[in-house]
Amino acid sequence: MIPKYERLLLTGAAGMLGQVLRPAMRTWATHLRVSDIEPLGPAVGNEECVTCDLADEGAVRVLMDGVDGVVHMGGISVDKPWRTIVGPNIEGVYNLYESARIQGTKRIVFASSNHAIGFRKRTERIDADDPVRPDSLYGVSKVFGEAMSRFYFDRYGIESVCLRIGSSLPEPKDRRMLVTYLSFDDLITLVQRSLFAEKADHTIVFGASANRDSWWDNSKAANLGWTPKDNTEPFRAKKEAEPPVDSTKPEHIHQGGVYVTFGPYE
Ligand code: NAI
Ligand code: 15L
Repeated sequence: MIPKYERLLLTGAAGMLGQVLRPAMRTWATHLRVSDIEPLGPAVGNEECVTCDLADEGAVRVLMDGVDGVVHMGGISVDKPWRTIVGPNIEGVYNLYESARIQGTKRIVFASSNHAIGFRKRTERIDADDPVRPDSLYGVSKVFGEAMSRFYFDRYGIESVCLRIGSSLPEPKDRRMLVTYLSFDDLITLVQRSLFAEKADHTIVFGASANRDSWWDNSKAANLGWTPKDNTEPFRAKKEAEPPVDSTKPEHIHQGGVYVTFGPYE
């Protein structure tokens, strides 16, 4: 196991998942640097708070100073027009990886998304080596991040774990999320294993709890040694009591759900 980090960076710390991860991550490093473009509140314990726009190359260079590990949650987290996505999710990812190269950062945990493969049908079961099928401009930006992390591992040896997170929120909102749900506790252990597994190289892992049904095979991420503990059975009866959906509609045929219907924007 990699020893405790000297300085971990959490981007997107003001967001939903950033707020979940922030307290846990304080114990994983001597210093925890938390960052967002939005207000972060006061620094707690070993924290350093840095407000930063990921699209600002110079600011990201400073943000990454002295950082040996990153959990990259920051960016646009839903589908939007391309001009909104391109700064945080495209330029921002380049700025982060290029700063990591200059800085000598060892490992990055990149919040990818199920929307990198969202045009896969729900009848398919896929693993991390199956070709991507982004379902939206947002999904395309996550595929870009996965490719950037692959390149920086092959060329410069910076390890990355790309988390294709399903649906991580307080509880599943609909029937699809009975399959895609990732509990907050399972998210925390997934990020912890991604940071501390002996060897990460370049790993893609699907982030879902131990739900009864799954579209994703995580056997190629066995190196992480991650075992989710929660599942969606406590929510099943309530979700299945809701009115039936039209299963012939694209949003119910595909894994990405309603994202397959977004756009065009221009
Ligand atoms: P969120 O939208 O609550 O948090 C994202 C954070 O990034 C926000 O606090 C926002 O201010 C920050 N941000 C946006 N643009 C920025 C910029 N230019 N510079 C610096 N910070 C910026 O999203 P959430 O749910 O916390 O997701 C975290 C990450 O996980 C995102 O990258 C998202 O795409 C990914 N993800 C989340 C899933 C979920 O179910 N919650 C599912 C799949 C992926
Ligand atoms: C995501 O990538 C989004 O960040 C989140 O808001 C959810 O929509 C999630 O995917 C999902 O697919 O449920």
